Amino acid sequence: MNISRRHWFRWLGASSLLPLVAMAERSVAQGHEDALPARPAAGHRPGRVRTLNGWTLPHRMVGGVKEFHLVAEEIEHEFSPGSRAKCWGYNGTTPGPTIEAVEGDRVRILFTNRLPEHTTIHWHGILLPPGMDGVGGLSQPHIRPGETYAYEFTLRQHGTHMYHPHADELVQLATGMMGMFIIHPRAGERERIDRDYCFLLHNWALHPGTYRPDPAIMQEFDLWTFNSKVFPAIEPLLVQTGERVRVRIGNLSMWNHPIHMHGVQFHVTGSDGGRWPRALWRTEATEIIGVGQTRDLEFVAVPGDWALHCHMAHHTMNAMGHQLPNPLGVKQRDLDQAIRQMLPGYMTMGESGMAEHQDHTDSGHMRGPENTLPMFGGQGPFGNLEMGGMFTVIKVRDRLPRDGGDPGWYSHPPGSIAQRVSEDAEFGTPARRRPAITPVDHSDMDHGN
Ligand SMILES: [Cu+2]
Repeated sequence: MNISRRHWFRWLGASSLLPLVAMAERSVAQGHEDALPARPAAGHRPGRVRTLNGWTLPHRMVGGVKEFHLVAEEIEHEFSPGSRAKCWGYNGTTPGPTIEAVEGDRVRILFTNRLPEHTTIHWHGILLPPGMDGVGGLSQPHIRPGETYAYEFTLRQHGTHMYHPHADELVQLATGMMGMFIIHPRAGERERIDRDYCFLLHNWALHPGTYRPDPAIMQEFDLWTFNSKVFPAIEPLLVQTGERVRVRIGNLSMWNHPIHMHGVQFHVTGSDGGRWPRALWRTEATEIIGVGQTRDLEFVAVPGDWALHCHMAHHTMNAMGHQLPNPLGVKQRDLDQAIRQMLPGYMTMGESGMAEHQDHTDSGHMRGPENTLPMFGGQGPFGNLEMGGMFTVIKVRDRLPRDGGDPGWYSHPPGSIAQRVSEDAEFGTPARRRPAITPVDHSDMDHGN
């Protein structure tokens, strides 16, 4: 049954928006199972990138050339337990595996098309001969279903890059075809990097009750993802106190995303243009990653559980309606009584805000159509996190578990948590101002037709 989101929301009432989804444990990392590398000596040994919820593509050496093999194919993808879709990706996943190489490497990427339509790969931000640039019809023939092509070029730069199709992009990007291409500097990092994370920003129109991302949507997306996952299925970034961390972020979504990090001011240190000279580094707490851009954010970790999220409030949520009547401040109890006679269990929410929403969805008495996530999700040590889409946590500990597993929640030093000092709303004598509202004279208004 094809349920339009709009109809569903209208029927349910303004804010009984969301289905219950048992938020299971975080999805298991694919490819992070190996132990963390020891801290490399300064100026040497390119670090290995950790692809959030993802993996790095293995290669083999063939006559001095690093040879990779990418396969474009339809895949079954889970955004978070309770929401999955038929997506298109590479080598079984969206995003596809991260390609890692070193400046100066000669690389050959064999590319097999197992999709039902033609495609190509564009190596986004990478300097190469025009015939390797992967624009179907312009720089090469389209790669038809069943064909394998070889791309081969020498890497003449370092930096945070991406790959994606340049054929039927409307469909192929909307269904999840994307990946990162990280090139490490040949000379090593001048300033040590202890942890190197990367992820891609994306958006999806996966309407309630459906299983195929809708490529026709331009703005009203249902899911906002880091590496094709929504919180709380997005892995946390695990870091030890004092380590220098780089977070490489690429944006192949259709919106710009102001990515905000708590706990530190970070430096914006690089992009497709490699790691910038220090004089170009900027100190920020929020950095806009524009569509088609990549940015590297670096910081020295301080202990705690720190939020890392998009600052567009709707992008830290999952599916929600955008064309609802605004229930805020509307007395709804009589209405509920009346409607319940026709629709048992009907309940509107939102009269005093939407935060109650997660309680209703988590407790299981509110459900929506199949294959839809609640707008909010995630539990923290102090209650509901009320986050859904582009949100995760940077967990910084003096010592991380040796097995690389999740260290649990931060244990705060005594006296360092904000605490309640009163339960009386009239507490204290806070300075206040009267709202400056200009009286309006209605006497000269035309009340006729
Ligand atoms: Cu955003």
